Amino acid sequence: MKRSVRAVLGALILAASASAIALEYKKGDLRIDNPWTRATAGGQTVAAGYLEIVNAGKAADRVIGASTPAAERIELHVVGLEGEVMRMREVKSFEVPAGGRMELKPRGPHMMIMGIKRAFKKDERIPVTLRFEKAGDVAIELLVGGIDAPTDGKHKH
Ligand SMILES: [Cu+2]
Repeated sequence: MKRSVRAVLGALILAASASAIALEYKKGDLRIDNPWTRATAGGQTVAAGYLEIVNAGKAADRVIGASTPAAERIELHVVGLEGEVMRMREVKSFEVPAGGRMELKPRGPHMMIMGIKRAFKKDERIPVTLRFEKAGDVAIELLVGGIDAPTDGKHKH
């Protein structure tokens, strides 16, 4: 009896620590969930960053830029079809609708981190400042997943 209780407790603690890994940040009505990027291979100078922004407020806001000390610059990119080819292009902002959400995810809108200064290693955190039109600057960290991190937008370890 005692032994089985201990085993269950151990399993619960493992489950809790595994699910606690996703990062979350708040500012005003905005919540930024699960910011992440992938580990980079040697010589790779570009990476994509993903996250979800939830806006509980009554007014829309916009991401108008982002920056990091770990790279030269961050661009805001969207992905679209040009003929039969998927291409990325830079946009000036991402809208976060009032009472809605904006998701940056693989094969969708993303932060393009350009001119990476050194390789991103799995499990480290890359500091990023998001700039919102109304909410101002929000400091977050991107959690670095493996090179083969899932591409479905839900980052799980
Ligand atoms: Cu891109």
